[in-house]
Amino acid sequence: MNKVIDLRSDTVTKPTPEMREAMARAEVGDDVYGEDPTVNRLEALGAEMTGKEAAVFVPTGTMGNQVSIMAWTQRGDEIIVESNAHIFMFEAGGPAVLSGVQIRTVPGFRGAMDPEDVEAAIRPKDLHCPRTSLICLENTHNRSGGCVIPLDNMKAIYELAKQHGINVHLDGARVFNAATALGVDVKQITRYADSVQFCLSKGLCAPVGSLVAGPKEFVDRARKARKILGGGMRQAGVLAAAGIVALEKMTKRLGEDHEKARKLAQGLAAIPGLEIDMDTVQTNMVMVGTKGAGIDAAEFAALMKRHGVLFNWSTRYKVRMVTHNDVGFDDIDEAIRRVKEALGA
Ligand code: TLP
Repeated sequence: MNKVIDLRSDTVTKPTPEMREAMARAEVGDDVYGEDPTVNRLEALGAEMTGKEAAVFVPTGTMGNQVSIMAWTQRGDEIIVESNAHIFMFEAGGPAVLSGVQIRTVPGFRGAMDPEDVEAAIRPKDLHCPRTSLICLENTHNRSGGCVIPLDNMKAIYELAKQHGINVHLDGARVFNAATALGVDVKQITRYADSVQFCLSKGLCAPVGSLVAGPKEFVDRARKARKILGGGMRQAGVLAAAGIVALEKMTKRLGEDHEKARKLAQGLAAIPGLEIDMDTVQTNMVMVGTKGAGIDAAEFAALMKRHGVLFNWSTRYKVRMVTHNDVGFDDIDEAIRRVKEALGA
């Protein structure tokens, strides 16, 4: 059997040998007592790297977003979220279930909301209206194929949020991909958000974990929310140890994943019928339109699975392919070759 090339997500990455070693050697304690030195070190590092006062380690990106919403809002509030955001699309209604808030969606262009539309969506102080208490941004933006939200767009939304006394939360699941693509320190992005959630377990290859960073008082509330959700972990230092390697080492190699995505996009764009907007290939994802090839996205994914190339479908005629540390440049060549063969191109 040929090697399976897994482009479903960067979440499929396995911990690196260096991570495994750090995990085996990790000094641990009971983190619910605040006594795990490795978790404490990871939290301090995450806060420092994002320019925030404090951070808390959570098992998943979803929990990171949800404890942030719990910490910033009250029941009956409204939060503004881009209409294709992960928080709205893929967190199983968490904001309604856990925080009792309703979501107001604002459409975006490649994930970026027009600041005027955001301002228009902020509720007036009126007896009939819910209180707008939070604006959520997502950088990079998953559903648009890993597009980077421009810094001036984030700045404009952050400034208007501050004028209205509203907090901004950044779903930065892949914020280090955004920083790499922009060629800036990640702090240049996180400065336009009061809180940020970022994942260690995606392109950064840690087996598990995300960090939520922000002002200390907010992080204390997020930590309490984590406990409510049953996310107070004990000797979590074995996981945090991999997270430290993720932040110190793996943030520096993401450019390579972006190059692989461009190579993949160029190769697939040359196949008749497949449609790729090269302007959206900005980080480690490629969205491929299948309509011109006369095949549904789900059918295309099923066909390629039989040829040993895995990816997910996103809409009826669009699939998403994600590059990462566990696929090499030669795997990209091979994936393109198998797609050509399967489509008879
Ligand atoms: N995204 C996953 C799937 O859930 C779609 C993926 O394969 O891309 N925010 C963003 C922007 C994300 O893309 C994800 C995961 C999360 C949050 C949630 O992270 P986890 O999976 O750790 O809960």
